[in-house]
Amino acid sequence: MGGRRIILHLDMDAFFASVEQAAHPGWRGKPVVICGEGRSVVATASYEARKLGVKSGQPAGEAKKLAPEAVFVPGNHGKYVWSSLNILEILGKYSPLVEPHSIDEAFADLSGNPEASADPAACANRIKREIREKFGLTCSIGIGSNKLLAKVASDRQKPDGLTVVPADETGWLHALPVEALPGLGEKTAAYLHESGITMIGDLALMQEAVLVQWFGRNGSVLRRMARGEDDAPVQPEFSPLKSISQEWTMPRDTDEAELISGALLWLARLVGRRLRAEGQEGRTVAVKIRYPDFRTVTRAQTVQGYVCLDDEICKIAREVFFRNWRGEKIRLLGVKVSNLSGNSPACTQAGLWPDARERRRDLARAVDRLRDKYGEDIVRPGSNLALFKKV
Ligand code: DCP
Ligand code: CA
Repeated sequence: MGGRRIILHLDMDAFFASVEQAAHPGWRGKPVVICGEGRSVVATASYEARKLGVKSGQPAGEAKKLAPEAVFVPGNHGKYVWSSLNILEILGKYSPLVEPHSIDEAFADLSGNPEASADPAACANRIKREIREKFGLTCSIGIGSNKLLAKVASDRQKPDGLTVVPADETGWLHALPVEALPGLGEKTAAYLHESGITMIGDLALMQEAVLVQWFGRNGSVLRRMARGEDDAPVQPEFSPLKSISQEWTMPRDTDEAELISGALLWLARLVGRRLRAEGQEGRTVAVKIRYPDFRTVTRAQTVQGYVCLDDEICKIAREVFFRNWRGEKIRLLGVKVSNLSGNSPACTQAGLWPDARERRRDLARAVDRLRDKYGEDIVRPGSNLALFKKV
């Protein structure tokens, strides 16, 4: 037992923007700005847009001034969560110990992986290649003997970087500026600078009592970080999938039935697509309704058979919604499918001729694959097609 651990930290590059660029080939190499759902603040910007000064947290108006030619996209959280799950799945092939840290970051303990033990960089490069080839996304990876060092390392070279902390880990850490420590706020950094502490090595030499006096309990944490100390294990999440859900804040509070119907269809599509990607079907469809005063109710219906197709989910969601709606304005809607069939599709009956439903399900999966490959707009449902013909 014991010995040095091999901990990997993976951080996706310009995550939301890269997912959109992967889905829309025409946007690759261009400035792309993702705004929060229903909000006019930049969630993230592609590296092309960052060169023009666009950054997360900026008001969208300001970003438009800096990068008028950029593609502005409203965020689609469901899509990003789905990408995130796909990436965790890839990491899971290299280690059973994978811990999601945020929507686009994860730790993996590769200590038990023979390839990683022989050559950590080669293993990390293989992970990077697999993510790039399967999803068209790049990431930055750091490898060190604990989570802290790995996280600091993943941020050293971005985008598409790989940093393996050298054997003298402490020496490496101490030569970095204090800003390299994760979670170090601007105020703390400024205070340290004023006190003449600019490098992590300076910080590591400080007496704990002084740091505690300055920063309270965080002072001790800061000192331990500066010394590169972190024995926290990588904690895998053993949560079997129980439900798939998606919610959406309407662009404005609304009581228009048509808008609500449309939102439910859109949500049903996102949920349906993720269900199919997971090879799942569910029997319970729930609708979450939030009113402008933030009062929130959830109403559900359980059906006889399993559902996973967009229009099936949508039909139930609409029934549930309109049965419970008294015409009030709506702020947020959510759709959730639960009571999942597990990994063996319960409703698939083996037969000589696949029934119509099965064929429709196969078609839906094929459409999902096309959309993953060529973007959302490649296949439009028939109703939209009619609109096109008129043009
Ligand atoms: N995010 C957000 N609002 C913020 C910051 C981030 O919605 N204020 C979202 C969008 C990001 C994702 O979280 O794509 C991950 O955040 P990161 O800070 O890791 O930023 P990126 O992945 O976009 O860029 P980087 O390449 O710097 O990691
Ligand atoms: Ca990131």
